[in-house]
Formats: sequence, C-alpha cells, structure tokens
Amino acid sequence: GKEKWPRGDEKAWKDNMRDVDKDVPAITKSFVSHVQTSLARQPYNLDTLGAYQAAALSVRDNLLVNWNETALQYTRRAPKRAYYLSLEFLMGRTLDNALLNLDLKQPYAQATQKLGFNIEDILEKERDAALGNGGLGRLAACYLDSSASQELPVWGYGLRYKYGIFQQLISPEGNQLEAPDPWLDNQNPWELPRLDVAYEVRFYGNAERVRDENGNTTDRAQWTGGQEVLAVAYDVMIPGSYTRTTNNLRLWESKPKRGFDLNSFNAGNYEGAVESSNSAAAITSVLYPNDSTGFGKELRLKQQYFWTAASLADILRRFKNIGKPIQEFPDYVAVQLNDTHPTLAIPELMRILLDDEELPWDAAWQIVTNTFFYTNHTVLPEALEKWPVPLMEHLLPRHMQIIYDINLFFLQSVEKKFPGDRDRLGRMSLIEEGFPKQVRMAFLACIGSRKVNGVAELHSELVKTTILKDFVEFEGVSKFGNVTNGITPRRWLDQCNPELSALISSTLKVDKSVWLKDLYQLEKLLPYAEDAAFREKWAAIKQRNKERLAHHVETTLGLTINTHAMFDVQIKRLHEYKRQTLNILGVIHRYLTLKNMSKEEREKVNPRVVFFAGKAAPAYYIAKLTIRLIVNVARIINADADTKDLLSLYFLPDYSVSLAEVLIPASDISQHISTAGTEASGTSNMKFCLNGGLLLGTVDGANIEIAEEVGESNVFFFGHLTPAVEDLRYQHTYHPVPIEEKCPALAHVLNQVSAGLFGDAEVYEPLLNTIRQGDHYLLSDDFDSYIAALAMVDEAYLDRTEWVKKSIRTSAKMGKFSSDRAINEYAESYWNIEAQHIS
Ligand code: Z15
Repeated sequence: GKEKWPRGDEKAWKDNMRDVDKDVPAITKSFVSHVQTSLARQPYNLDTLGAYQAAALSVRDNLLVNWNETALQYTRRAPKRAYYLSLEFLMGRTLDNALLNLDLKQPYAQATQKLGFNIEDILEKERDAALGNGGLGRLAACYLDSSASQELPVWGYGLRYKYGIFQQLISPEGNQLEAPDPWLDNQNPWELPRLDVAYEVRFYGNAERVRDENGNTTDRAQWTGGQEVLAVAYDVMIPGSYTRTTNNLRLWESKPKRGFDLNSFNAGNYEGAVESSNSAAAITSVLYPNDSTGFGKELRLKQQYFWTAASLADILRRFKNIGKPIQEFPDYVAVQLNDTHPTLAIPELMRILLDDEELPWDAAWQIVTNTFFYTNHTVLPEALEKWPVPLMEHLLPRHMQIIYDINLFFLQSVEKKFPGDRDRLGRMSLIEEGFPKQVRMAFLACIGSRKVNGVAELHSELVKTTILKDFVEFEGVSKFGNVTNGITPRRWLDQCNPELSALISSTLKVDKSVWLKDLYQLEKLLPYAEDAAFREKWAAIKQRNKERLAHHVETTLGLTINTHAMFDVQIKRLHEYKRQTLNILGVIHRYLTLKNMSKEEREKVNPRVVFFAGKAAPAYYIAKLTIRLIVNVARIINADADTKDLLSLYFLPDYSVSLAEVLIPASDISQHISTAGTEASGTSNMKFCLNGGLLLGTVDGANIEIAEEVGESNVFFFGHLTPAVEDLRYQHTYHPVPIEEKCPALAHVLNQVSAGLFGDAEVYEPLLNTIRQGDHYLLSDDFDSYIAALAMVDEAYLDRTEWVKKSIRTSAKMGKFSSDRAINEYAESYWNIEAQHIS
C-alpha cells in the first residue's frame, strides 16, 4: 500500500525537490551558485582551487540526491545488508571518479570551460584522501566502488583520521623523512558531518560479574566507570558506476563527551581540563603507518575498540528499527572483518547480547558466529596481531572476561574432539603463554566468524595449512574459503587511462558503461592483437602515457626522462618480503655489466628506465636503508655518461593513489617479486596488466592467477616456488654456504656497495648483512634466475610487434580481476545479500 506523506503538502515538496543535473546549463547554474553563496566568491577572485571547490560542491549535490534515495529505498525494503569494517580506506581523489561514475564528465568539462577553467586543471587541485597504507586500504576502496556499482546494500565503516598516511620527503642523503598529512586543512566537500549521529564509547573502568539469586556468578556483567568518549559520524557518499545507487562510508571522529571536564575547570585546573579533551580527540588523530609490520600500542587498541563499538551500536540501532527479534540479527546483517583489526567486534557484540539484551551465552554465540566473516591478508608471523593481556584487561576489562569465557568454552570443545591432546590445546588457545600473555586476534576472528577467507588461491591454501591448520582440523575445511582480490576498472582503467578506455570502446563498438561493468568483455580484444593498425594505436597510447609520466616528473621534480626507453616499475610499500632490495641489486648488476661493455656491445642494449616509489614504516630501519640505497645508486648512475642513456633510475617520493594513476598506465614492465608464499595477493599487479603492462614476478599471490588467465607465455616468472622456501631457509640456518660460492654475481654486487661505489661505505652494511647472514627472504637463492628473467624481458622487448601482442593479450584476459567479480563472490557465497535496484 501507499504510505502516508510524512510532512506538510506533498505537492509543495515534490514540485521543489532537486533532481540530478544532466545538462550544461543546469551544471553551469549550480557551479556559479556555489561560487556565489557556498564559497562567497566572485569571478574576480576565483582561482583554480576555488573552481575545484565549486565543482565538487555541485557534484556533491548530485550525489546527495541519489544517496538520499538509496538510503530511503534500503530503509523501506529492509533487505539484508553487509558492512565492511576496515581501519583503512585509501580513497585517493573523488571528483574525477564521481564525474565518471555519474557519466557527467563531459557536461562538467563544457560548463567549466565556458566559465574559463580547464577541467583537468580543476581535478589536479584535489588532495588525496589517504586514510590507508597500501593494498589492504585500497582494496577496501575498490570494494566500495564495486558494491555501489553492483547495486549491493553495503556500507563501509572506518575512522575519520585527522592525519592520513604521512607525507614522504627524501633528504639529500637519501633518507626518508615523514611529515604530517593534514588533508582536512582545505575543507572536505565529500563528507557530511552527522553531528546528530553519535554514540558513547567507554574505556577502562570495572567489570563486575552479575550474580544469580544463589550468589553464583553468571555469564553477565556490569561494566562501569572509566572514561567515556563520543563517536560522531561523518558520511562519505560512494557513487556506483552507471546506476543511481550511492552507498555510504561512515567514518567516526572521536571527541570528548563534554566540551571539557567541568570538575577540573572548577578546581582551577584549566590545563588539566583541556588535556582531557585532547585525549579523547587523540583517538582518531592519526592513521598508524604500519603495513604488515609491527603494530602500535595502547592508542591503536583504543582506535580499534572505539571504531568497532560505534559501528556495532549504529548497526544494531538500524536493525532495531526494522522491529525484528534479536535472534534474526544475522538474517539482516553481515559484517566483514577486513583483517584482524576489527576483531574486538566479536567480544563487543557478545557483551551487548549478554549484558544489554540479556541473552544466554549459547544464543548470543549463535548470533555472533552467524554475523561475522573474517578476511586474512597475511601469513607472515610477525604481522599477526597479538595484544598483551594486561593492556586488554586495563583498557577493556569486560571484553577480556568475555575472551576468557570464549576461550574456555572453545578449548572444552577441542578437548572433547581431541581428548588428552594438551599440545593442541596450547597451540589453539586464544591466549598465548609468555611474559606478558597475549591475545591471538586471528584465532579469535576465526572462531567468532561464519567463514574465513584468504585473498588469492595460493594464500588461502597457506592459511589452511599453516597459521589456521589446527582450526581446519577442528572446524572442518568448508569454513575456509578464497576470494581472489580484484580492482575497480573504473578508476584503474577508465579514469587513469582515458585514451585506452576510448580505444577499447571504439574497437568493441560498445559504450564503456557496458564493458566497465562486465570486464570479461575485454576478451573480445584478443583477435585485434593480430591487427597491425590496432597494435599501432595501442602502442601509441602507451607511448603517450609514458610522456604524460615524464611530463609529470619534469614539472614536479625537474628531472628529464628518456621516454624512448623501456619503463620498468616497482611501486609498493617498502618491505623486505617484497624485495625491493633484489630489484636495486639487479639494477647495480646491470650497471656494472654495462660499464664492462665495449661501445659496440652497448649499442645493442635496450635502454631502460627503472622507477621505484613507496613508503617505509617510520620505524622500519632496513626498509629505510633500502630507500637510501636506491636514491644513492640513482645519483651515481644517472650521472654516468657511459651508461646514462641506457640505464637510469628514479625514486619518486611520496607514493600515493594519484601518483599510481600516472605511473601504472606508463609501465612496459612491472615487478612483483616477493619471496614465494609471502605476498598474500598483490593488487597493483592486476592494475599494471589491465593497462597493458607486462608482469615480471615470482610464483606468488595473484601473480599465479594472472598467469593462469593471460597464459604463461605472456608473463616473466622466476625464482623458487613456495614448497621450496621452508627447506631453503633450513639450509640457510643449518648448512650455510658463503655467498661468494653460492651466488658469485650477487656477492660481487654486494662487495661493490660495501666498497663505497655509491658512497657511504659503512651505512649499508646492516642491509647487506641481512643477505649475507640468514637471508630470510632468499635473495641469494633467486638472484641468478632474477637476472635471467630480466634478460628475457630485454630480449622480448626487442621484438616490438610481439611485445605489443603480449600487451594486448594481457589486458584482454584481465576480466577475472574486476573487483565486481570479487564483491559478487562475497555477496553470494558469504553475505547472502541481493542487489537492490534504485529507480
Ligand atoms: C596490507 O596492505 C596487506 C596485508 C596486511 O597484513 C596488512 Cl596489515 C596490510 C596486503 C597484502 O600484503 C597484499 O598482498 C594484498 O594484496 C592486500 O593486503 C589486499 O588483500
């Protein structure tokens, strides 16, 4: 039936409600009106930044129309919804993405043109929203884009950090310096403050067990005292591509519960009062800059609880508005845990169900274990989260009780299935013995979830056979799955490579709205690999993208790049397992080889430009030394007249989503060279290949599935395979062979660095010694095959026709890696949610 109009005269409302702007006059009017009123400016004093702000506010109005309608439809239909809990959302810029998803780029370009601005200049004024470190955060952003594009009712929940990932500066010596990223200094048009949506979150205090009438303790408790802070919502609109669906990313900001503490103020302690208000605000002040490395301390745990508590309270309130009994919670709500960071949501939902809803333990646990889904992103032991029990007891006393109770019931059931197996109980306990004891978050996430998944086939197998092996034996293998990661082709092709996008549409004779949402259609490009005219166009676009990158480097860094060389790119977080060190040692090897060549020999060499970019965690000493080595090798070889036309090297500072959008389309070859079994998936590998760059990599993560799709003849693989790694490490430890014997080529390179060829003779010793001693990441085992693979790349590049064919074939076979495919797998196999068309 038709529901009653809620307020006033329905016609008076409806006649005046705004629709999405579609034509140039409407857009022009909206732009000018924002200049006049929202910005209080005039054509006389409107610079390009102001034009960006006006354009953004105008696009935002359009998004809001769809966002409101989407929210209304979801509320009316009350479908099951999914929530993606992630501490990181690496969104990058929004304006271009929104214009493309709304199919409004052309009219906005025309409108702003008429008003005296160039749309591309306007787009360049936007700062990245960099609320993430690397792959995990960017994956969350791609999944939001795909959820909205697939019309799925999915919301993101995260934190509104005042400072995103630090800005990276490189000192003249080559050291990484970190500066804060005050991304909110220019007001952010993409968020809506929701000061009315706020929840209180408690820390510290006491948890008293509730006793029954006989004086026995129960499963329930009362948590009181401590410190309360307020979580306030900021909403970010997430437009789908070619659909009205506009979902929401809700980010929480912390603030003190009262402006400041009146008691201290009355006592004349003004400073103390202001300090306490600072401490609440501190919770969401900064993103932790660690990416699969050691983690922070108390403040990080506070962030995690603050965010999960506020998000769950919000989700629960929305569920209660539907008016269904609490037992039906999992029929309306699925919560995806992006890594273990939101694992506290498990004991938090238990606390709500036990202490507030007064459910019995088993009923509560039943609800919890049907609500959560856990994605693991690493099997590296040093990256698995553990929290000291004393810290947890102090900060979250009630949650620590619940974790102990979960552990007790859990270990009782393990004992029942494997009677007398004490070792197993110790291995599987949520509490790791030691000084101090620690809570193993991956185990808690695993037993508290309906399903557990890894992010690529190999990785998901490793999850089952290494870190969660005992859990597979106990719970059965069907709980453990795989969802291979994906990337959004909207940002990572249409937006970053508009010329290639246009060529694809004209070749396939379909509008991009079709193939961008059904990426398998790229396969239809395959026959064109045999078409010389098409190949020429394809190659010309790559060339222009290389020039676009060179132009960017010239204007930002003042460096001139040879665009007729092969562009070889490795861009990702600095980490020993990702082996940027292998790459730079390979560059040195190449340099030394060139130096030893005659003039005639050099003439046959294929020129190469090597690009690096990436940040190191501020406390990761070895990673920072690697940056220093790269910068100093670049300084020497770029100045060497003998070789500089054949080999040059650039470390581009302050890697970001926006920089990736320029680098990726310009690459001929990219490197994904982690020690086998260490890179869970990788996602930039997919981005390069989608843009027709070839892949040089190890048999690891999603590289394997990329090779399966594009064919092994189109990728350059090298190095030992995963099953060999354990043995090799054993050899390193118990039967070490001196590096001179094992890999003379590598030994020579290391010796040249030690001898000071790149300055600072002593400085690099700790880095070089990680290879000489222990060599945990197996550089000495893989070096020779790495050099051989680089030579094969050179050889392949000499036959340009064949190379371009490989490039086309690679791109054409990337359909699987659309994040639309990945998000549909989550929706169907895990969350059990359905698309909601918004008309
Ligand atoms: C992160 O970005 C990833 C794993 C982590 O454990 C953390 Cl803390 C951060 C990355 C993986 O290293 C990468 O292989 C994967 O593609 C990405 O997550 C998304 O799943």
